[in-house]
Amino acid sequence: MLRENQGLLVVKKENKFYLSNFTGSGGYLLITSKKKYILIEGKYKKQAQEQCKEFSIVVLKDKNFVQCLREICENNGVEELIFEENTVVYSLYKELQKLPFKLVESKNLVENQRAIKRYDEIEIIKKSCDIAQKSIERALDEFEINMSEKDLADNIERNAKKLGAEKIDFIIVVSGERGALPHGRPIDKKIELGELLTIDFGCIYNGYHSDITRTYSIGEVNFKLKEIYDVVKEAQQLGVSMVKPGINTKEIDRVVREYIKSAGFGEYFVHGLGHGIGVEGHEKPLLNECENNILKAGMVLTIEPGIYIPELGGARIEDTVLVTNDSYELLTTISKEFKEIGLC
Ligand SMILES: [Mn+2]
Repeated sequence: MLRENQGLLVVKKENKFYLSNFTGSGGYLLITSKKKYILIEGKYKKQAQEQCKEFSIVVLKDKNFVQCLREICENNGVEELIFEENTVVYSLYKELQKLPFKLVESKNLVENQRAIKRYDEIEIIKKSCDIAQKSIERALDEFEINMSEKDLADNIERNAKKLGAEKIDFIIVVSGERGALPHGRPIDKKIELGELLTIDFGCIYNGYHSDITRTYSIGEVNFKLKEIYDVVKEAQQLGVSMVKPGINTKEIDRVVREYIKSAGFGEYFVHGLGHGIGVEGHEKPLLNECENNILKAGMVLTIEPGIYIPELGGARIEDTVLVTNDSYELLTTISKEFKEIGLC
């Protein structure tokens, strides 16, 4: 990846974790063609020794970081220093400019590598997805009509912790008219008969995110809401069925968008179709109307169309999907069939 005279300075937390396993928030990586270094404060030394087996550990003591960086670069024959232009802050950039190296900005060097998952990463993401979906299923077993969005959300989060999630990434629970909020947070509102309920949940397991959305019917819903559900479900399955190596993500987004439009709901699908997922909850590739990305085996992404009608409600269905050698594999597998819940 790197030429002999190049060094890569890594500042972004998720990129540091991806390349070194280091979970701390501080510190820097310097990767040269010969050797890999992690530069940290003393308080992270033990952690780095345990987590970063392939890295030489440099404890930053009296010398400041930039001075240390210079010495290591010079010892390794680095002439070009690559830095992450989206993460390096201006004050650090000014310091780097004083170094006798050519600075090379990189937007997505590590992010592009991250888009294609290794086998071990896929296994961890599968587990993360499994925790997320089991957390929803178990919370639904205990669901009762008139339970609040917040209480349902709390139950899902508690289940995830019990099942081994290290962190909750986010939770969306919206019901009734609030279903029209694609990113609505759970509130004290009661979930009532005749409403659609949308749950979008993601947790983190061993540093890897999961993401799943399901919409349920609380008892029976009216014709319009059922229609919304059916269109979203068809659209989502259409999108998933197109996932395979070689296809442009823009094309998947276009076909799904076209389907929702032809059903008369085009103006109510107000976001991109999906996103990559891994050590970040949203990462490459992004699936939307603008970006061209060619899918490759090993990518993991979401397909999540939704319809949101103000003052009526909404529905979204989302799966996390692995691109395999010839098609796809669903990593979130709980049923998407229209389901009425809350009635015994
Ligand atoms: Mn998502």
